[in-house]
Amino acid sequence: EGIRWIADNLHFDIDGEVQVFETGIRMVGGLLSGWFGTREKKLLALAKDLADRLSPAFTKSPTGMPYRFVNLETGAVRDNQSFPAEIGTYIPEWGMLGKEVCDKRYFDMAKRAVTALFDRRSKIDLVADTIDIETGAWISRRASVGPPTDSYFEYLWDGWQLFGDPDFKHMYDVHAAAIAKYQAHEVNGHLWFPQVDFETGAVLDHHQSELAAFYAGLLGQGGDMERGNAYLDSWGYVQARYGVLPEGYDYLKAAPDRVTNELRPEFADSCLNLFLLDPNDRYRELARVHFEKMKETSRAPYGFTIIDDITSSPMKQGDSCPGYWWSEQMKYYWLLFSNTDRFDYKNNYLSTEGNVFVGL
Ligand code: IFL
Repeated sequence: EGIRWIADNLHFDIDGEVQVFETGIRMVGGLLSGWFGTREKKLLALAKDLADRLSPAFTKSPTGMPYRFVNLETGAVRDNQSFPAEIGTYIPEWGMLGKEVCDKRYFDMAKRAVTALFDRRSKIDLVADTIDIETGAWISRRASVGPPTDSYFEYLWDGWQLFGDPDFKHMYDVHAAAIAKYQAHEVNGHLWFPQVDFETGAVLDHHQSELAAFYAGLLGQGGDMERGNAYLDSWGYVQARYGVLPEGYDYLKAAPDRVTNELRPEFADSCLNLFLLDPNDRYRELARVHFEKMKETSRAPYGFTIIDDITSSPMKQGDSCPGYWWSEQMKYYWLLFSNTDRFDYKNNYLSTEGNVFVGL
């Protein structure tokens, strides 16, 4: 039914602009994952059509780092101030699409963008979080493993994992070593990653975005299970203390600095990624608590909702359910607990948006 609906209704001939990064991870990635799962040609054709309509964001940029917005019909681009995640989160979607349609230009386009960013790293091998994609000049000094940089690191590893390209492994390793050296900070037995100045390593703040919890799984994938486990435990501690994770946590004050919960997937994502490396029930246990608490606190009459304040009792509910909740944590929970034979637990690939490209 879904495929029929897409075939009958979905087209991208629209005179309107979209955000390149969000459209890439959700829609190009969703269509591609659908193609791998069904081999319905229409899905691949739509993924290609959409990627082609997004491509002016890359080709019109003097540095190769994409503009943030593009008009799907006219190819007009805008917004030259961008962020590492919005510059470097393309290689799995673009590379896999290129493989399927036998056109290496997609891979090259995504790799050029990410390499242009990496080449502008500081002498201590960190990137800041805002850059002018036309001039290549940095606009901020703040280095973070959280947003808006997060999935840039994730896709460096993925470029190596999926395509065996040693340049990606090198870029990942260089950043991972710098992050371990300048950002890893142990406080009261818990590992955290503060924001630092990208040129000096001086600590800027002790805020920890919940989105950074993905880094536990990535550390494990990159071979550092020790830090991966330690960072997962830091978030496990916050979860045990508050029931559900706040959107932000100040680890020096040991208190939430953003009290909402946006039904986010990163903690479950790390539990799954570490479980895939080491099928230990401890990851299932942490994810079970995440799931049970979500059911307890986010259940609304017609589904599940974000929470406006996790520190109030009872927790104050909001009124929305983000798309990634369906695409990501529902899938992560299911893969963690089902032992399904529809998924290859040994050889697989899930994108930053939980789209499955390998292992279906
Ligand atoms: O869409 C999600 C994706 O995992 C991502 N960043 C944030 C979203 C969920 O928090 O890369």
